[in-house]
Amino acid sequence: MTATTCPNSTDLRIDGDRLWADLVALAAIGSYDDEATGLVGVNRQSLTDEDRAGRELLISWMEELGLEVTIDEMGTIFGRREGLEPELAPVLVGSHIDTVATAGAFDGCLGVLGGLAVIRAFAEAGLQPRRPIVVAAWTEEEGVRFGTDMLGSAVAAGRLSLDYAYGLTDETGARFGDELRRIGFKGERPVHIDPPHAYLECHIEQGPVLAQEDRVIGIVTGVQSISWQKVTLHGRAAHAGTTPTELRIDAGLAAAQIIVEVRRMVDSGAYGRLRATVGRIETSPGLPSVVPDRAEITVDLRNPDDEHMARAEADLAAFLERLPDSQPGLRVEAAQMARTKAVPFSEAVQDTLETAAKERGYDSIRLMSGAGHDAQEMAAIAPAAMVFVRGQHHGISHNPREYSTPEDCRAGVEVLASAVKELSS
Ligand code: HGY
Ligand code: MN
Ligand code: MN
Repeated sequence: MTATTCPNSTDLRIDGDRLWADLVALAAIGSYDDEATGLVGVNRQSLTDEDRAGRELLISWMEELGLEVTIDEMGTIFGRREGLEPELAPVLVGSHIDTVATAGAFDGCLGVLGGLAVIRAFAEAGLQPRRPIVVAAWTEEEGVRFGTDMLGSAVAAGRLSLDYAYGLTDETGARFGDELRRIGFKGERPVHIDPPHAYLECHIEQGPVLAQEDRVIGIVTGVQSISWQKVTLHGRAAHAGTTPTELRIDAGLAAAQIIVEVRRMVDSGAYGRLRATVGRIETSPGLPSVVPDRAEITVDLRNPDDEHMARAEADLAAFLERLPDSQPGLRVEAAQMARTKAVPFSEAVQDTLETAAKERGYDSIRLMSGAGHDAQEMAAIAPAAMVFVRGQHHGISHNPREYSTPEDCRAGVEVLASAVKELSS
């Protein structure tokens, strides 16, 4: 195939029907009937059998496109479209296909399948990019099974070690490294990635801003800081009927006190735009007539400002220290699960995305990401930025109601394609 001078990148036509069909086909893997919404949700957590099936489907699509497929030591899947000058650093486009337990069809998948759609558009235009174009599907972006988010991209960028990742366990005690082998995705490709020329990610916004601003496209300026910790409370099991209050060491009560405290911190306004979520609450023995002797909760804190985040963490730690004062004998353990600072994205790549959006006829706004993304890990080693696509229903996500229209999904991938063309030519 000879290289042709590139038609202007609006001629890079994205096949929106194929993109949509791929999103639907992938979402069918790990689908379940969600009682709370009455919708079909997706539960394809990393390194499960469902994840393996999703990975195999993705690889079949990469092979259909003639991409060179490699898998690294963390199981991250790379599909490479060779460039006219193979020795040049590639333009890397990626996201993730692992999901939370109550997912929709778009979170992560749009960015990976959008990358394939971009490569398909190059092929249809008969355009050979100067630089190679690589599409990545990062392992365990969600972090919900093994407890650390952006895991595959963080190890690839060198922030976390392979040993740390392999040693992580899920709630059944299954080790990450063993599960990776079990599903056959412990790859040979060395996990440390050579810095790409640039990294781009297309993702649904997962929030209400673009819909409120009546925009299809958002150019992402960066990601806010994230702090995940697991707090374990050790009390004493006792009879619910005979044990007077002053003799109780109630781990369940302590957990509830923490939940109320983090919401008080948010509402106080003393920590800027702090967001706090206790997503997991487990008590044991979990019986109606037994005062809980153990409680385990997770505390997810988010803040666009690192100082406010540090102060919120310090004040929460001090609160945990004081908890036993109200219940002598209570023991409190806090373990950090994930921690990332606020990450700004490359201004130059943001500008490229904004120009691409204009070229395609979309005016955009710039906004910070409330969610974490693999792009924040790539930003440590290469110029990186993201293009957001408007979500419906106030941009709800991590919920089967998550939805972006076929037109908006195609728009986001068109912007991605134009930016990839610019950066790879
Ligand atoms: O937690 C997050 O922000 C992302 O969904 N991993
Ligand atoms: Mn995501
Ligand atoms: Mn997510």
